[in-house]
Amino acid sequence: MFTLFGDKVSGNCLKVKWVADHLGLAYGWVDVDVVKGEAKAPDFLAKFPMGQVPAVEFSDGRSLAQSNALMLHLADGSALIPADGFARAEMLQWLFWEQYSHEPAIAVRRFQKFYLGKPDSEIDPALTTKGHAALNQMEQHLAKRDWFAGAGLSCADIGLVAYTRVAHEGGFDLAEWPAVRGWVARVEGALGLA
Ligand SMILES: N[C@@H](CCC(=O)N[C@@H](CS)C(=O)NCC(=O)O)C(=O)O
Repeated sequence: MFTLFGDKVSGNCLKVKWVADHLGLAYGWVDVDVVKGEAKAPDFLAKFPMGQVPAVEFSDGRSLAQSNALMLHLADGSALIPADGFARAEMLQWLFWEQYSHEPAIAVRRFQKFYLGKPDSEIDPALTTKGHAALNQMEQHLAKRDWFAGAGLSCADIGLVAYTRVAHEGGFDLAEWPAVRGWVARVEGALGLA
């Protein structure tokens, strides 16, 4: 049993929720409104010094943050982490890539456009360029493979689908990336989100 602190508009938080739900883990959910600054409130920072969600408090009092670390911890020993060493490394490859080359463009542009309501003219064009490059990279992989790592759904797919399935809210129309669109549907089906 653990408590997941999160905001349901955050793909990073949903990644962790989806892993827990998929694996049938027992947990409680505490809403943290990031737009209102609740992740920077003193009581939250006392528990979670990184000041971000998702964050988890376990029943023994230990705490952990960072979406991909949380997914990997909750999924430890399950089929969401490939048993084969190479496939496991591939999963990690895509999770590290997601945090550096995908989320900082696609999630950030979505936040600025959809949640802050910024007009396109006020959004850094580099986010569009970087987001397109990320989707192109995914398209190339998914033209040959059904999943990001190994032979089935893994934490890599869950990590990457979180912001890809809502990329249109950030101005990235997935019609341009048909293999990505097909994969999103596949992952949504596997997680029961569709
Ligand atoms: N690298 C972190 C990013 C977490 C993150 O950016 N969280 C955002 C919500 S998506 C947040 O808590 N923002 C509020 C803030 O920084 O005050 C992860 O993957 O968990």
